[in-house]
Amino acid sequence: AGHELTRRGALLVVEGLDRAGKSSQCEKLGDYLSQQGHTVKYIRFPDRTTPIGKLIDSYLRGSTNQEDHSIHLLFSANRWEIAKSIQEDISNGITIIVDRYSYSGAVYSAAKANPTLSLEWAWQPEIGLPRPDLCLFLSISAEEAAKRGGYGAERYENETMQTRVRELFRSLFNRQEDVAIINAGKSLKEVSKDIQVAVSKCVERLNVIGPLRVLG
Ligand code: Z5A
Ligand code: MG
Repeated sequence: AGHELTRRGALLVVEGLDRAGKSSQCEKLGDYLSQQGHTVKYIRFPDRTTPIGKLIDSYLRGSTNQEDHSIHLLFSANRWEIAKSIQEDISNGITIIVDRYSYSGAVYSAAKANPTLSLEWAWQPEIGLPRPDLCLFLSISAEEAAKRGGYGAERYENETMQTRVRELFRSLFNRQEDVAIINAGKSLKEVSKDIQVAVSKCVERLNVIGPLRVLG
């Protein structure tokens, strides 16, 4: 009996500012890829269900305080704690859709303007994590986002943070490969169509891309 070679899954990340529609689009993309016959898994960061995730959750909701570098490393640890299972799923042919990833990790922490927490510093603990085959950046203006409801009650949901986050995402994605900038100010349906086009191109190229790489 010969060994069946399983085609690996794709690692697809959806990033963007608040209310860009990340979670809505992750769901639509999952449905689309399942219909195409792919086995799909959805994960989100922070994963608030793990012990580390619970610390993050109480920090975001404002019930606890954490030193800036310390909480940053917890967000990163929350990715490292499932890095191996991501790798395994991908090699078993499962395509993973990730709602926020290392890019949010680096950008939100660096947006605090803490003098010893630069974007470069913030990126370091992400090095070596599974590298996305494609990162979809849902780009939205402050005006469009505001139409989708006011700021929520969580930490970071304020104008100062969001403005800095927007600038930092821009400078980070200048240096990244495999990023598709998606205009997220359009309707749900239009945005999902644009995402499907970008993802289909990436998935077709997968056997050319080779094995899953790591972030550098
Ligand atoms: N954070 C961090 O600091 N470090 C890290 O490492 C990570 C995260 C991973 C919590 O994240 C916070 O953690 C976040 C970053 C920080 N801080 N902030 N601010 P989260 O992922 O839990 O946040 P969220 O609340 O789930 O996501 P979100 O960004 O606010 O929303 P979204 O997922 O992008 O959007 P949505 O829920 O799909 O849609 C929002 C609303 O808009 C909803 O009513 C939709 O029906 C509507 N919507 C969506 N698309 C459209 C279109 N196209 N037209 C009209 N209306 C739309
Ligand atoms: Mg969301």
